[in-house]
Amino acid sequence: MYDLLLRHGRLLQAGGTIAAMDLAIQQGTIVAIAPQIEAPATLELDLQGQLISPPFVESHIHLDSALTVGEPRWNQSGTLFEGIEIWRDRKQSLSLEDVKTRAVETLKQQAMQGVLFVRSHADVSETSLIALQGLLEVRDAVKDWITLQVVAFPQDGIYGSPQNDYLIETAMEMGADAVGGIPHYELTREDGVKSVHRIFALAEKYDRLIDIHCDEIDDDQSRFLEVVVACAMRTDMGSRVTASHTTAFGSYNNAYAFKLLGLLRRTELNFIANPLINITLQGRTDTYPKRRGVTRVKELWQQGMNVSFGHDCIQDPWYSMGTGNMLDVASMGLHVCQMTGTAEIDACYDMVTWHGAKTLNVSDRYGVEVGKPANVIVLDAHDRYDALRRRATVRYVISQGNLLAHTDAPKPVWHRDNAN
Ligand code: 17E
Ligand code: FE2
Repeated sequence: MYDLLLRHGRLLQAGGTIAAMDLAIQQGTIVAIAPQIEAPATLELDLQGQLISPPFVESHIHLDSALTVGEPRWNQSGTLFEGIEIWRDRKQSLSLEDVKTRAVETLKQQAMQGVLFVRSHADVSETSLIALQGLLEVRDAVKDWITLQVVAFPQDGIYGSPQNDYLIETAMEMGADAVGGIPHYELTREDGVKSVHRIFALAEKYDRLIDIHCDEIDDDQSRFLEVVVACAMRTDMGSRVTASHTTAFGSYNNAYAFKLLGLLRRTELNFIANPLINITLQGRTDTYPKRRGVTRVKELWQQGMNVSFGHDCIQDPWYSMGTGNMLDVASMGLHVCQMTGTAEIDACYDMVTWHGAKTLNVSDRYGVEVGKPANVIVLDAHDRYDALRRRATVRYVISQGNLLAHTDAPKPVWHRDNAN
């Protein structure tokens, strides 16, 4: 007797093949996948040909600031820097309860839309470390239905004020999964370089992942990615390292970008673009032509680098919009990065699923395969293209073998009764 049996699904496998399959789950694990499974189950769902996919991965979000839009004021300029100023005021009034309530609410919003793996940044440049403490408590509280990783992120810079270096190391001791940074926001170029070295030293000392907000600016002279690449090569940590945003990469001259792409090929560095945020925060100092402010997603992907897409924000000082739906993110990425070829469209879907799992270093327990934890979603879609084009409804979310959420398919009704 299985716990859960999915019948008549169409299983999307890594690489894109799709095959008609039933899928059986027992004690939180996928135990059988076959064209027809004949056995009783406690719960049976007839999928009627809908698409079975591994869950969405949110590889970059700030849960500590989510759902604070307008507090204490709206970001009128729309710049990264005004966002940081507003957050500096808002974070004065953080409490554990405040952080945890908003974070769990946001995670629920995302989980209901099929997200079961999340990496969140937690600002560790306020002395109480409440944002970090809150998200670490949430990580534990939600672990039965969603996997949360927490990055210790020094929003105001590691060397921006005297206590921040101590705070980020304390965050490691408290159990953050990854160490973050913001070299382009440090006071000087030298401080930025020093911060990258410090981040690698902390990651090695505490055996943690790295995820750096890197070159999130339109300045073509912001060149911290090369420092990250050099450190990754020398420490051989590449697959455990992520460069987030790297928007300046979109502004580098081609000669330099070409050199950098060559260096990158020698690492297994992960990249995260946040298309909703990059397209709105960047380009703000341009008149026309106005840059898109997004990293070279297509070129990175073409040469085999692992690239994923994240939200970055849901209703916070940097971005007032956001729904938690990863298909919105992937769709914006598709447009802004001009990923319109057939393989490119499919890649945009992979950037919010498999590639995100690789970024989070959870590939070993991710994917719809016999023996893996039963984290599975069912989309009202035919294939990846159809899912993206229509922002298909996630009908069922199955987390660790349990039905976590379901959404009925929208059913528009046509009221004009004649042919024209
Ligand atoms: N902080 C930052 O430095 N950059 C961002 N995009 C967000 C917060 C959302
Ligand atoms: Fe971010």
